[in-house]
Amino acid sequence: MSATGKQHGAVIEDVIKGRFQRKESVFRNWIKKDGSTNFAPELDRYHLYVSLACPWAHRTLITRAMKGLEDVFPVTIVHHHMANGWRFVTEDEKDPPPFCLPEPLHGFTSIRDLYFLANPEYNGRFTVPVLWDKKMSTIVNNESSEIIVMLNNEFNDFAKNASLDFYPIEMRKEIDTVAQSFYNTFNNGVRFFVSYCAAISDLDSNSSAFSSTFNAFTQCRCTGVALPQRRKLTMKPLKSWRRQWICWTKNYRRHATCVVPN
Ligand SMILES: N[C@@H](CCC(=O)N[C@@H](CS)C(=O)NCC(=O)O)C(=O)O
Repeated sequence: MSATGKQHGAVIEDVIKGRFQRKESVFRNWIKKDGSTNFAPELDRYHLYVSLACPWAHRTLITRAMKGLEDVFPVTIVHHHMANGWRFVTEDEKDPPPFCLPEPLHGFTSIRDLYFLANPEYNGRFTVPVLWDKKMSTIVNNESSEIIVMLNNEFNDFAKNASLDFYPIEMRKEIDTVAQSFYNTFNNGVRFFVSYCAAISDLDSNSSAFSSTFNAFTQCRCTGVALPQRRKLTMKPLKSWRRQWICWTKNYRRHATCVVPN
């Protein structure tokens, strides 16, 4: 079995046991302009690492683009094949995928190197997105739902589109409630479902993953989260539609179909 197959195999095992539990992201620092943390919004300080194959990372790319923060957050895109974790393309790589460049700050070859630089004892998953602080040589945050809030709230002094607010105070409770419910049903449900489908052809036995995912689809439509149907575009669709779209395209299908079940 390939490394990718093994990784999906672990997810499938969780699925067969009845539940896929996504581990909490570990680096949860906040950039704040009020000075209450060690991380201030500054130019030439932060760097974003993403995969174009990752819907969570896409949230950060969308928010960065919509706020006009491209100059504040340079981006490095990993190779989309996740063999033994996300890796960077190398200088001498033949046919690197579009937009993928070697890791510019340290010459690293994989995302895991960043995690170990931030914490040599780190023993969690090596996920993207990663928001890196060049000044303190550490990971600020690796949780996309928090990174997009920082990009929205804390960088308005530098943002080209500072007046766009995707997390308006009066809607935060509603956005957080919907996002939380989607995290547990739709987002994890898709992962659950795709992994299971990749391993097992008997879809009838997949009822739990199937219903949690498709119930969430229905909820999407009912609450207007699926597409920006409401007049005001907020983080609600940002937090779910990438997942809806990306997981049903050939991108995720590739991840799923490369699984070799035991
Ligand atoms: N909660 C994280 C989840 C990120 C995540 O699961 N990213 C996946 C790609 S879609 C990843 O990097 N997985 C690598 C791994 O688990 O080894 C977030 O939203 O930022």
